[in-house]
Amino acid sequence: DSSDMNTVKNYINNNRLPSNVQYTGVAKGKNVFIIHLESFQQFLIDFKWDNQEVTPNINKLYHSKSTLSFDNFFNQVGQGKTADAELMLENSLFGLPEGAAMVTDGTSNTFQAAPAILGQRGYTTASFHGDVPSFWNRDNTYKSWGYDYFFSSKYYKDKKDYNIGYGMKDKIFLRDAANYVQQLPQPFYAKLITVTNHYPYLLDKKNQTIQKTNTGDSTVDGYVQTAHYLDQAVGEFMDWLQATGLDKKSVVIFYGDHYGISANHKKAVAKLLNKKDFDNFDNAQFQRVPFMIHMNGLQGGINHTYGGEIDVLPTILNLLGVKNDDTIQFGTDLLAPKRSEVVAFRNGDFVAPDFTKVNGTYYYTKTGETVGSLTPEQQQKVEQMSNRVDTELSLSDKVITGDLLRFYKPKGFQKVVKKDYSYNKNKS
Ligand code: GP9
Ligand code: MN
Repeated sequence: DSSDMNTVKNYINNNRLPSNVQYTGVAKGKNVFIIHLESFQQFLIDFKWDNQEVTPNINKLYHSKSTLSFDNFFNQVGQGKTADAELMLENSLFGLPEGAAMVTDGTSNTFQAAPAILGQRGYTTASFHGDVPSFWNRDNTYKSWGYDYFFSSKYYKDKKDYNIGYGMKDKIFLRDAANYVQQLPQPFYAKLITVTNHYPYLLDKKNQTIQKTNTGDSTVDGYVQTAHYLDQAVGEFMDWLQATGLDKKSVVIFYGDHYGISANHKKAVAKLLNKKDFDNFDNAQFQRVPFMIHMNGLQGGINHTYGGEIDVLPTILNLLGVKNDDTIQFGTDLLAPKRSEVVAFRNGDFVAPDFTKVNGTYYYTKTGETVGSLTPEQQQKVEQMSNRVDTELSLSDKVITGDLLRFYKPKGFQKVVKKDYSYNKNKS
C-alpha cells in the first residue's frame, strides 16, 4: 500500500547519487538503439577458436575509442531470463525471485519505463523481435511500458527457413527490422532483440562458419557457432547504420542479457576456458556480459566499475540529458563517481571489487580464495554489503508485487494509458 511506497521512496532518496556531469547530455536528442545480444557472455570478447576471433565485429566495437565498454558488468536475471533483463534495463527494477514479472505483473502494473519517459520527450519508441508477440507477455507489458510500436514476428516474412530455435535468424531479422527503423520519425528509441544465439545453439549447416568447440558437451559446443553468426549479423547491421548515415545521429547500446552456458555445464566450461576446475566463485565471475555504449565522437574507453543491468536506465538517461532525480529506480549511473560497486544477484549473492558472496560463502574477488577469518571491519563491511543487497531486492519485490508505482508519480511524468496502444499489423 502507499505506506510501503513511502518506505521505498525514502530508501531510494537516501541512496540517490549525482550523475556524472561530464557525460550529462552528450547524446541529447540522438536516436537510441538498444541491441540485445542474446545469451552473449563477456568471455566471448577477444575469445579465439578455430584460428579466428569468434566475434570480430563485437570485439572491434568493444575496443573502439568511440565506445564506452564495461568489463565488470554483470547479468542479474532470475528465472525470467530475457524478460528479467528487459525489465531491469527499462525500469531499473529487479525481476522476481520466482517466475517472470513481465508475465505475472506486466499487464496490470503501473510502470514508469524508458519508452514512456522518452516518449514524453518527443521520442518515437519501438521494440523489434523475431519471436511471437505473446512470448514473455511482451505484447501486453509493452503497452504498460509505453512502447509506440512492437514489431514482432508477424511483421516479417515468415518463410520457414528464416526461423531457427526461438524465432527468426538474426541476419534476416535485423535486415527486415532495419526497413521499419528507417520509417520511424526521429528521434527514435529502437530496441532490437536477437535470438539465434540461444540454448541449445542450433544453426543450419550453411551458416556454420566456425568449427564447434570440442568440450564433448553437445549443448555447449554449438555456442561459438551461433555467437559467430550473431556477430556477423551485428557487423551487417553496423554497416547498414553507416550506409544510411544514422550512425552519426544515434547512440548504439549493446548488452548481453544473461549467461549462455549455465552452471550445469561446469566441466565443459572448465575445458572451454582451459581451467582445471570451475567452482561457484568462477561461476559468479562468469556472469559478466558486455555492456557497450557506442557513439561517434564519444569519449570512449574500458570502464572497470562493477555494475549490472539494474544500472543501465539511470546511465542512459544521463547521457540523453533527461532529468532523473525523482524516479523510483534501484540502479545508479555507471559513470557516476563514488558509486556503490556491489552487484546484487537475484538469489542474494553478490560480486564487488573486494568480496564475492556465493550461497553464504565469501571469497576475495581478486584471488578467488575463500575468506577465512575476517577482521572486525571486514566483517562489518561484508555485512553491510549483504544487507544492501537484501534490502534492494526486497524493496524492488515490494514495488512489483504491491504494484506500488500506482501510488507515486515523478514530477512531470504522465501516467501511461495502456488502451492508447495497439500493435496490430493493420493498425491505423
Ligand atoms: C523469447 C526470446 C528468448 O522470445 O527472447 O528468451 P529467453 O529464453 O532468453 O528468456
Ligand atoms: Mn535471453
